[in-house]
Amino acid sequence: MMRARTAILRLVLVGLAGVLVLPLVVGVLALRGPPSGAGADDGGPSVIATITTGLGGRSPQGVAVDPNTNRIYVANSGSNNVSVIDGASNTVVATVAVGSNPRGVAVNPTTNHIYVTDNFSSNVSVIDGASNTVVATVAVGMSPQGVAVNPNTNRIYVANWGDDTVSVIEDNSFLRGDVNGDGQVSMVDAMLIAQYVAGLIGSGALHLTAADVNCSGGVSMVDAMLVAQKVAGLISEFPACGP
Ligand SMILES: [Ca+2]
Ligand SMILES: [Ca+2]
Repeated sequence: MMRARTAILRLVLVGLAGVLVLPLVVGVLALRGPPSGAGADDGGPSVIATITTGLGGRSPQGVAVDPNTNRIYVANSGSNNVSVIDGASNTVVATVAVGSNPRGVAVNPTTNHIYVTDNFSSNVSVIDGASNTVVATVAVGMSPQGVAVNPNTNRIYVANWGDDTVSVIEDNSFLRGDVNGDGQVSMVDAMLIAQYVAGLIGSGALHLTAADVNCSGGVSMVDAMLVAQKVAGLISEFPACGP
């Protein structure tokens, strides 16, 4: 009987101690606040990493993101090149030489082409994101700076600081049938065209001009079939386009 009473008393004491100590612990933790650097917890924007472009990438100016590949492109105005950053690891994975004093960058995620305004050379360098090489250089107005892309029409707009003009570029340097811009024609491209024709995906999900494989002026199941036939080896070439 005594033992039972002692046990009950102990339980009550432990319970009391818990009730008294717990609010103290919670109070102290609350006073300490969230761990340092956990700014994301309070809902506001905060810097979570700093990537160094280094001596090889001096005076970075323009920046653009390809949401499909998670690559980030930075125009380094002081070293005449573009740093390619992998968004998963936040590291520079490639450096691409462009024109003189690059400033603006824009990406067409559909074609995987990157457009860089070369301020001193008055042109635009076109980088292929699959190979990280300059595939074209386009002369524009004087001292180009800002650049923007409409992925739906594949038109590129360049603001020319030096002569109060905007250059409109049409980029036809695409591979017919390669609607996802990965540099090859595969069954994935045929599927994308079929899904677009069926209304399952929007025009932003594929390169519409590359999707018009038979150059009919529109995208239909015929184009999807042609891609499938080429992948399967049933045809060696797509139908000839143009006059
Ligand atoms: Ca493809
Ligand atoms: Ca067509």
